[in-house]
Order: sequence, then structure tokens, then C-alpha cells
Amino acid sequence: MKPHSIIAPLDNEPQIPVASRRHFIVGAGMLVTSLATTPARSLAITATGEGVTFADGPRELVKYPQKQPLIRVTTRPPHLETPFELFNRGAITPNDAFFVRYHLANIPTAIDPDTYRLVVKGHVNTTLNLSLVELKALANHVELVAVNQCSGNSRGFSSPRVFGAQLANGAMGNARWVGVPLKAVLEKAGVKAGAKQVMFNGLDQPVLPTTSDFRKTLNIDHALDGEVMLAWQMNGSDIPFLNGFPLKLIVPGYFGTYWVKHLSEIEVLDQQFEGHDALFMTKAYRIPDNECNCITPGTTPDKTRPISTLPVRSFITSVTNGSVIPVGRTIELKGIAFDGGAGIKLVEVSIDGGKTWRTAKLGSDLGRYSFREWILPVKFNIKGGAVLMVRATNRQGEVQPPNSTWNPGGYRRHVIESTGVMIV
Ligand SMILES: Nc1nc2c(c(=O)[nH]1)N[C@H]1C(S)=C(S)[C@@H](COP(=O)(O)O)O[C@H]1N2
Ligand SMILES: [Mo]
Repeated sequence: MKPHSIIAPLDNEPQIPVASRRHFIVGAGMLVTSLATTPARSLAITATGEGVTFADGPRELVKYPQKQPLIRVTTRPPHLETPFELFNRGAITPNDAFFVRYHLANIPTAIDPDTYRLVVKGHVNTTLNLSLVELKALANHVELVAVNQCSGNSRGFSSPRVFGAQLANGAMGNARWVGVPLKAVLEKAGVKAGAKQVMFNGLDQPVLPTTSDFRKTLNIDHALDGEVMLAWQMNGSDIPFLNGFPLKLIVPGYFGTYWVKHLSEIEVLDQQFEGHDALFMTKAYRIPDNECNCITPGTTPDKTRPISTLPVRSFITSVTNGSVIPVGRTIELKGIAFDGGAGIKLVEVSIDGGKTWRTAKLGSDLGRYSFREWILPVKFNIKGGAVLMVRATNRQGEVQPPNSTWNPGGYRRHVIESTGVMIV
């Protein structure tokens, strides 16, 4: 089999202009003017599209191998966001639309699936050195639909602004994963008594020796829960190169930072993971360890902990900020909701800026880790600006908060979002 390879576009690669962008930005600008007198929520926190202009300026669409044009966040390493309107096409995010996130500049450019090996080592009875064929034969295959959302999804809406990639809402996606349970692989190696954590590493590497490698850990009980899986298939095909070909760790309900791509090394540890290459556990991807996972801007948290599960969240996808809607006609509002695995119980929608709420109809249930579609027919009777909101509740009774909180990483945004529209 020939190696799957990829050539990262260089900075001077021509960008693909998209005609609708200009249209969108003009539309949003118009809305700002016309809503200026409406006592609505600040529009600065409400935009939900690629037309969002952060302090860095408008964002370009770029074309990478196996991908349709996606929003360029950074080039080296590639960091791409899904244009928001694509979430309106269905509960599953197509592979060529799925966002891409890397931390280290030295990403693999070609991987031969025949010579690729996964090493399982550390506090185990037997070190394993598995080919893909051996891995696939090791256990029964499992299939799961699950959301991969970056911890920093929507970070660009943090106010005051925080460091890090200024993301809108497109650093998330939902896919059907096929693989084997991590538990089966660990049992094959034989976990020794006293194991505390399991470390995961991929083929990407830092360029400078002073930079930490990207390595993540799960506690041993979590790693053995039978749900965490090693996947080679995404939506019926090989995982796209930039999403972690040929093997990706799937941690259902957990933020994307744990979903290690190009997974090549698993090490069982008999102690807490620390040291130079533990930075992405010990320094980054941590949140204030308190009830709200938040602090007052400008202060420092007393204590932090690694980020973990996805809070309940929802979006309107059928209209975006600045959309123009005809008066007196029934239209179908549509969107998605998801959480960290309890499952979605209720989705409510307001078309009057949060004064009154009605219950939306839920779409088909693809599993408790999946996006859940919702739909609600609505009619606007008055011309002018209107603010739409959506609020989800999960099966544990957790509901999205009305006000956003702040943390230094801009992580875990899940406030009730508002979408400003114009009724004409
Ligand atoms: N090897 C490797 N895996 C990684 C990362 C990385 O930098 N290197 N980034 C993580 C983060 S923070 C996110 S949000 C997800 C993104 O997955 P995707 O690029 O497939 O969308 O990959 C995770 N896995
Ligand atoms: Mo991330």
C-alpha cells in the first residue's frame, strides 16, 4: 500500500476567495446599525459564523488535502475551523469539513499504514508492538457517534479577550468512529497492580528541544472504562490525515485535547505524569478548580485541574447573526445540542430575547455523545430586530447558563448563545 501523504500548504499558497463572505459581513454590519436601538444583548458575543471579525481581522478560507475550504486559524501547524453553516446540514460533520487542530509544528507528512506501529509499554506485563492489522484483529470492533470539541472552541468571544487561537464556534464536529476499546488493548498487555495513569503520544513532534511534546494522560480507571477507544475509521472511511490518520484516541464526552492523533505510543504509568513533556497536562488545558471553573478577569485561580467533560451546549444553525427573515411566514428554526454524555433531554428556543421559551422537537437520537438535532417552526409578526436564543438541558438536569463566565484559557464556553436577526 502506498503511504498516505500530505503536503502542508505554504504561507504563499493562493487562498480560495469565497463570494458569500463579503455578503455576510455587509449583512452583519447592517444589523449592527439597525439593532443599535434594540435593548438586546451585545452583538459582540453573538456572532456564530465565519464572518466573525476578531481583533486579528477577517479570516480566510484555505484548501488542504482531503478538506473542503475551511477557515484558516493558523498555518504552522495547520489549525482550521469549520464554517458554521455546515453544521446545518445534519448531525454528522463530514470528514472533509471537520476542524483541525495541532500544537506542534513538526507534524508528520507521510505515514505508511504497513510499517506504522502502536507501542504499548510501561507498567504492563508485556510490551506490545502492534501493526494496524494486528490491532484490528485484537478485539471486536466497536462503533460510536461522538462529538470532538476543542476546549478553546468559541474562545474568540471571551471578554476580556484571552491569549490563544481566536476561535469562533467551528472548532467542534460530530462523527461515527470505529475501532477497538482501549480496555481490550491494555488487557492484552496486562496492566500491573499499582497503575495510576495512561499516557498517550502521537507522531507529531516539537521543533525545538525546549518545547514540550504533546502528550496526554487519562487516569487508569477512565482508560479501562470500556468506552475510550482507538479508532481508525471516521464516518465510514479512514480517518483523514489531518484528523489523526491512521489511529486516533476517542475519549467520549471529553474535550478534544485528549483525542490524541497519529497515536503511536501508550504508556501505563505507576505515578502521576510529570516533567518536561507533561506540559499539556500540567500547565495547559487546565481550568480553575471551583464550582464555576471561572475567575474574575485579572485575578489568578487558587487551584486548577485538567479540563475534562463537555458541558451542555446548543446552537441555532439554520440562521446566523444578521440573517434576514420575512415577516408573517412560518419558518423552521433548526440547530444542534450536545453534552458530555448524559444525553439531551430538552431544547428550548426564545425568539424574543429570552422573555418566553418554547420547546423544540428533538431529531433522531444517534447516542448520548452525539450532536442531537432540534427543530421548531416559528413565525415573526413584527418587523424589526429580533434576538433568538437556544437553551439545552441534559438528562442530569444541567442547563446552559444565561451569563458567560471567564477563565484565562477561554475554555469551555457554553453560555446560552444569542443570534440577532432582522425581520422584514
Ligand atoms: N497528536 C496530536 N493530537 C492532538 C493534538 C495535537 O496537537 N497533536 N491536539 C488535540 C486537540 S487540542 C484537539 S482540539 C483535537 C483536534 O482534533 P482534530 O484535529 O481531529 O479536529 O486533537 C487533539 N489531539
Ligand atoms: Mo483543542
